[in-house]
Amino acid sequence: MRIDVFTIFPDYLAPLQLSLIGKAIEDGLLEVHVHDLRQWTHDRHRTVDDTPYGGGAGMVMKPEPWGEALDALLASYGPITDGPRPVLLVPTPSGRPFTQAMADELAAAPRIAFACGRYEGIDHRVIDWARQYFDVSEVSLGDYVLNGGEVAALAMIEATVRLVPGVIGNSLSLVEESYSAASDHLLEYPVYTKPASWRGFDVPEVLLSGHHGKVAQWRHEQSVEITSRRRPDLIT
Ligand code: 6GU
Repeated sequence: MRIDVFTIFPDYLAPLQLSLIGKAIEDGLLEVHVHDLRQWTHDRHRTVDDTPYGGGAGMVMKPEPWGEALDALLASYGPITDGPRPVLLVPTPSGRPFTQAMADELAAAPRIAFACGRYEGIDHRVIDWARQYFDVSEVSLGDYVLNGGEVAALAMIEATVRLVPGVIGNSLSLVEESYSAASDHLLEYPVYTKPASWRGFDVPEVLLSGHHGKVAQWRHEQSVEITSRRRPDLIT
């Protein structure tokens, strides 16, 4: 899989070199291309933003650098054919909520790209123009505001890449995830390791019993209880 990220802060994506994703890059399972949007500016100050039409606080990202950046991205896909259009994700707090189902879909794509906005966002004509050539999704991580799309892109990339075959050493952990609480739309049960007693707190008896049926039942009950307390919206 190849991932392209367009940003005015390429260094924000540096953590992609670490841990599991870094290993996936080393192993040739993943290519990450981070592009500095300012390379597509042409003025002395490498300007990427301007004041909003209609007034109001903050700045808006200018369309021209984004247009040239996305032209370059499009060119990197080769001649336009009538297959599925390349995927372009635009992180924004006003996007559709990013979900595990989206991560599953993205993980099956050969390439995806992120356009990370800053300030009050990207001139909306960029999105409208891009829809002619890309399968554009404006996506949000949740109901809070970040300073820009970079941290959101990192999260979406991690959620996606860990699902690419070969990236997680023990793919059984993904299978278990998809058969257990996650696929039931329940939150995960609490987990414990040795020692069995620690600072006066004991591991629940049933987990020491070796009775797999009872363990599974206990875990499911815990999942249901935690979910109904913390995320009643997930219980159908
Ligand atoms: Cl995707 N972007 C920004 N800037 N803020 C967010 C977000 C995205 N998701 C939640 N807050």
